[in-house]
Amino acid sequence: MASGAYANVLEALDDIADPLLIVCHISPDGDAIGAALAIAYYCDSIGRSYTLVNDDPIPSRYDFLPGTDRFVLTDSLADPFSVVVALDCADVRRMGKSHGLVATDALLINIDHHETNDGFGALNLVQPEAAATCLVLYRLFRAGDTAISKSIALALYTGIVFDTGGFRYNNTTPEIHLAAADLLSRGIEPFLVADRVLEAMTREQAELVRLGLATLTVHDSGRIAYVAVDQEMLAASGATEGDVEVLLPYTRSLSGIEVGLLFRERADGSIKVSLRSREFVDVSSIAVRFGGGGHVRAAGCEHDGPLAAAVDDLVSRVEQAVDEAFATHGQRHSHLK
Ligand SMILES: [Mn+2]
Repeated sequence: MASGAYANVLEALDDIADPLLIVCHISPDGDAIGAALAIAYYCDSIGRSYTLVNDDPIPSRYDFLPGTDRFVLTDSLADPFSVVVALDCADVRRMGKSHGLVATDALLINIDHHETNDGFGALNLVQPEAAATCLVLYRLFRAGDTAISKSIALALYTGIVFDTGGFRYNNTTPEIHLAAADLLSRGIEPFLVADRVLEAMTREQAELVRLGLATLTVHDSGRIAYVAVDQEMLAASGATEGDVEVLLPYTRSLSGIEVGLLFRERADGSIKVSLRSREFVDVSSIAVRFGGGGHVRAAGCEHDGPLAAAVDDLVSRVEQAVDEAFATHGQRHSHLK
């Protein structure tokens, strides 16, 4: 029998009287989509009706997951829901406009793994040490002795692969390998997931990489690198805003770089900023200063723009953080240069 937060969340999910609104964060990624679909498949198995919603379309790379076509855009819904589950959202802002579909007296269930999660739910299952929200769900289903179907396994494995970077990041634990082994034993194909989630690139994305890399800038310190994508590059490549993520690996992965940043200009002129750090800098605390959030090694925030101002503001703040981090750790890791 499940106890504590697991029992409370399972009880809320199992109360099939009301339809469930399933929300994951805007600009949804593999963990958000996998977690939302796992809950949807669970609802299917217990006969609960539900609506999967997001402000943004699901990127086509996730088409291999059954049910991505069941997501509807927030703008197409009007009536509020009395039971809502938010997945992989650190705060209500990450729910975007879909937060407007939460009735004032709704039971809001918050399932997440972000250090910066503010406990916004009526029920909170938040495990910051878990690599992925999909791992939190795996623990939940195991705690409840829930049958994990092949579909649920595929969705959870997808989130785990995404948020661990294919089992490469430091959040990769013995537990998560054991969870992955259990999920794989349910008949899913690991290459299919790794290919779609981590490797496959459209021609538009490849073109965007070509254009974006022309903006790659390494800061004088040699420890900060960034790429800045404007609307013109998006138009020229034929890529969408969601495609810009393909440029992320080219910043932090440069030898010697501690913090990599990716700036993207939106149609309204605002700037979305993604931050990644290699070993020392807590980028979530930088993101929080700009009204964002995330994890120690991966975080994001927004900036009003224009692009050049966002670059100046973020890079100077990151510079301070890098200086502080290397004042502490630089001696031991001077070989990085
Ligand atoms: Mn996540």
